[in-house]
Order: sequence, then structure tokens, then C-alpha cells
Amino acid sequence: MTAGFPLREVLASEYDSRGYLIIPDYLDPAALEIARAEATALCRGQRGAIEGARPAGEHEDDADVLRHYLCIHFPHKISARLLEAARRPAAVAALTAVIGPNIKMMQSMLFIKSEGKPGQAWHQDEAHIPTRDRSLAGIWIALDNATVENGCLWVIPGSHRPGVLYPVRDQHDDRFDCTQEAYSFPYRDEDAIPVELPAGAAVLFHGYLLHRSLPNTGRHGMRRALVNHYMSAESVLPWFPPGEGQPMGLLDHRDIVLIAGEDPYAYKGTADLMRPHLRADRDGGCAR
Ligand SMILES: O=C(O)CCC(=O)C(=O)O
Repeated sequence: MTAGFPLREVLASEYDSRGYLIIPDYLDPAALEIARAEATALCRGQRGAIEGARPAGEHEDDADVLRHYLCIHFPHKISARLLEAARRPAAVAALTAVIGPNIKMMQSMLFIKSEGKPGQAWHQDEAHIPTRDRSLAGIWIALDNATVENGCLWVIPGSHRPGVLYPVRDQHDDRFDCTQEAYSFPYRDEDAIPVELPAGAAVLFHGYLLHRSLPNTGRHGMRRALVNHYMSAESVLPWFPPGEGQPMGLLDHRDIVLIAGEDPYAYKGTADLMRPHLRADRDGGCAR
């Protein structure tokens, strides 16, 4: 447990009732600088291939290089430093308090929401990454001060509690990127609250929690965030890259990293399935 971190029971009960927890000082100033530098190195192609990425000009300004991106999926597959950021003591302390002693990670995303870039429509992460025991959780780490103006996360407190996955559909709202939206849920936009965070702080949120983000207005600069997804290691993960279907019941995605405790399925080994790639955006017609 890190200094100043409340008791595990308090964390668990807050998470249970609201569906999210703030982790102040998730990254100390040195770790924050490392994560920011790593974001730039990734965007410059210095950590290896990212599907869909364009080569950065040698003389191009860092900020201009970053502005070409919206989101890099699975950066932890090529960046040891971002993987390190995902397994910090603060992550282990919070995740083991709210999920259990055995934790695995299966996804990371690096959002680079520069001025004018869109947000992401209402969704629940478990609708996209299905666990067997509703244990999915995300840790969203602010790499810049995240504000309403530059497109911080918004959550609907308690919306995870019914344990229902709401339907999803394509949406064509220019405020949002190409990902689908959840609809027909019993909450209004007015029920949502913004999660404004100083750089280095993080929010841990439940996989059933409805959340979204709005575009960056450009008035508070760039909004970078690193998001990592975790779950209980006891649950198998019926999640496969498109086209790699297997009979239900056998599905267990094994491109995972053990973050805490033991993996009861270690006998299966791990797999290298996911490759870093860019999120499709509207400029590209939302195609992948
Ligand atoms: O950072 C954002 O703009 C959206 C993040 C998000 O919705 C997620 O991590 O599931």
C-alpha cells in the first residue's frame, strides 16, 4: 500500500457503490516524465512498428508528431516503460483491494487527444472485453491535467450496479470517435460527472460503469492518457481478435500479463496475439 492510500476496505466499498476511485499521485513526477517521453518515442516509431502509423519526419516538432495520433492500442506490447507504468505499486494496491489477490492485464491504450480531437461516446468496457465474473477494471492515468475543456473522462456514478450490459450501436456524432455507443440505459447525460485530474493522478473504474469523453476544445492544451485494463486471473477471458473464433467454452485469451498473485491457468502458457495499432478515426472514414 502506498503512503496516504486509504484502507483496502474503504476503497472496496467506494468502488462497489460508485464504480470508480481516484488514485492521486499514481505516477510520481519522474514516472510521469518517463511516460510522456515514451508516448513521444512511440509516436516517432522509436519503439517498433505500429500498424497504420505514418513515419515521423526527423525535424518534425514533438507536438506535431503527437497531433497525428488519436489512440495507440496495445503500446505495452512494445514499450517496457509503459508496461512498467501499468504494474506500479499503486495499481497493484488498488486492484487487489477491489478485485482480489490475482490480477491479470490484457489491454493498454495510449490516448493523445490534441486540440480538436474527438471524445468517445457512452460505453461500458465489459461490452467489448467480456470477463466471466464481471471483474474488468480500467485504470485511466492522466499524462496531462485532464479538464472538462480538454476532454476529461465523464462517468455515471453507480451505473455499474445493475450489472447489465446495455445495447450498443454505431453512432455518427462528430463529437465522438468511431467506436460504438451504448444506448437505452436508464440514465441521463445530466447524471454524469466529470473526472478532472491533475497530471499523474488516475481513476480506476469498473468494467460495467458507463463513461464517455467529449472533444478537446483546445483551450487547455493536449490531453494524453494511458489506460490499462485488468481483471481477476481466476476468470477466463473469452476475447479474441476478430476472425479467430473458437467454440465458446474453450475461449481463453492468453495474451495477458500477470500483475499480482498467481495465474490459475499458467499451465496454458501465454500467447502473443495483439499488435500495436492505431484507432480508426473519422478522417479515415472510420474504417479499419
Ligand atoms: O480517454 C478517453 O477519451 C476515453 C477513454 C475510454 O473511454 C476508455 O478507456 O474506455
